[in-house]
Amino acid sequence: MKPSTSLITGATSGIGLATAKLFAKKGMRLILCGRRIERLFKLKKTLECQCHILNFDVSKSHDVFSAIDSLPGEFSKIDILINNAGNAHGLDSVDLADVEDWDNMINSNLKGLLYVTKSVIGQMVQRKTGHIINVGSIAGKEVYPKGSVYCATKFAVDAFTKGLRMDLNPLGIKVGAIHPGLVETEFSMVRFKGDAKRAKMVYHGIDALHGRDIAQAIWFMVKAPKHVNIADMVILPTAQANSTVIQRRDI
Ligand code: 8X3
Repeated sequence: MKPSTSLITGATSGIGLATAKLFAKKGMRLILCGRRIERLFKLKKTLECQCHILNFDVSKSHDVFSAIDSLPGEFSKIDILINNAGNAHGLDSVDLADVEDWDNMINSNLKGLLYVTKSVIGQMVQRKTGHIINVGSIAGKEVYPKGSVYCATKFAVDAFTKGLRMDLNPLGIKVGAIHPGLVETEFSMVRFKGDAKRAKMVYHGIDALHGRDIAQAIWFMVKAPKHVNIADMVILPTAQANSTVIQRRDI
């Protein structure tokens, strides 16, 4: 049987990287996308599967469309799109927040996801088949203090997922989203601009999720039978009840 082709954005770290590794083990053909070219090359070398790398920034619409257009024949029919790229920048109240941080989050978490989706779905629509999974966040289900704009982008991902599912419903294309809570990745290092101490505190005293936990759940969504679409999944560490209630071991 021909392997399925998956395109994963943000494949160089965290959930995207774990998903790429798992999908490779499952025999998928992969299109790995990211901004860090050296990491993409390194990853390609370690994976035992057919792999193509695309180096672009999801927030630059022209780059997204020309990268996807450049895919060689054997990679041009994308069966599964994992919209994973995105980040948090800063954790500040609205009055103190940096507008550049807002722009970065809106441009990558929301606009980037829209550009990638639009650039990929044309051929899915033509073939009347495909599966799109958006990586949202618990922050797209519940707002938390100082996270208003990050949460707004993830609420938007949730809303867009629901709208896209309606638009593609007549064609039998699956659309779903997965919303993780605290996953210990580079996420907090990026949010706190390299402040390792502050980043570590986010996961202090809990068994946080790992990228591979979310990758397993994504695989569960992907391998569901043709008539089953897992539309929405929220995954939290056991120690986390919601965005703000977290049971830490030493308090
Ligand atoms: C990541 C989860 O709660 O740190 O999206 O915003 S959270």
